[in-house]
Amino acid sequence: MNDLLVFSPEVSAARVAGAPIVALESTIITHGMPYPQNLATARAVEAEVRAAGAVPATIAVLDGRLCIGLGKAELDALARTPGAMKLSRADLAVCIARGATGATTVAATMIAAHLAGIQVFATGGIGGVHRGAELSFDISADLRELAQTPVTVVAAGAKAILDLPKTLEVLETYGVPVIAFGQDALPAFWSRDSGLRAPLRMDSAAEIATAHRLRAALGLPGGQLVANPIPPENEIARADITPVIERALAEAAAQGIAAKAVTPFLLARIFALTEGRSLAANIALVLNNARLAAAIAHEIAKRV
Ligand code: PSU
Ligand code: MN
Repeated sequence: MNDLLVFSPEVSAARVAGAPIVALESTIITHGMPYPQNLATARAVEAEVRAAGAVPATIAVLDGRLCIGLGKAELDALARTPGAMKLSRADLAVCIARGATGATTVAATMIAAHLAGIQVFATGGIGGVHRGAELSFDISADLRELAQTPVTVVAAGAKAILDLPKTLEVLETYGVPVIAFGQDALPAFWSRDSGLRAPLRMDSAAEIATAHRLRAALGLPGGQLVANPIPPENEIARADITPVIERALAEAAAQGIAAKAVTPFLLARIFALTEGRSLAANIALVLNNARLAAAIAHEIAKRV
């Protein structure tokens, strides 16, 4: 099974040494941000993980190879591949079978990280229950993945393009712990406070690592969602971002955008409508999540 995975030299060495490793997704690169900011961010996030004393493992499928850790040239090429497939649980095997190139979403990154023995993963925002899901049935496969694959995912909450109360309800039904870091409120990506209380709160990386290990000890499948608030200096007030989100949603509806295209469409429109302000905030929160994920990976590695 493991000959499916292609490890970068840096990740291989970290595995041998038992060093902390943080998985990173690649859909944020190909479908979540425009070029060239996507490449600059991907590199900066890797640098942030290294600066925090852990090893980054950006995950993607390149010409049918499931890569755990990308070299500089590979990351460069992926960031310039707008036609890369967007891979969730449903698409991963087909992309590999075709020898194609694809970027992994939160769901597919969790699957690959788990196969590679990596327990912690940092990203920006997860997919969730879309507004109007009662009619469209659009619920991200990320939620079911969190229910079944034992990886702790650090995100800045979920974007308000989603229906946050419904997203919390589904995660509760699936038995996924949603842990706000250092505050009671559930963060909402660009804003520190969604107006909703997070179901759980933890204040240290060590506590989160202990809970991660205890889930396994208790025989509980699935991971944890750590919702890490954006740093205050990078926050965009809810009142500022709400009308932009409403407009992007209305445009998506008017253009009949559906299925896998919905999230990338909304992200691109929101970046354009805020003239880059939301992109700058997005970059800052991903870096912040990389730091926390590295700290959790350290705590997990300590106790093996
Ligand atoms: N939300 C963001 N930025 C992103 C994504 C979500 O704020 O880049 C990406 C992630 O890769 C996530 C995916 O796993 O979109 C969810 O897509 P969908 O809603 O189609 O499941
Ligand atoms: Mn969807």
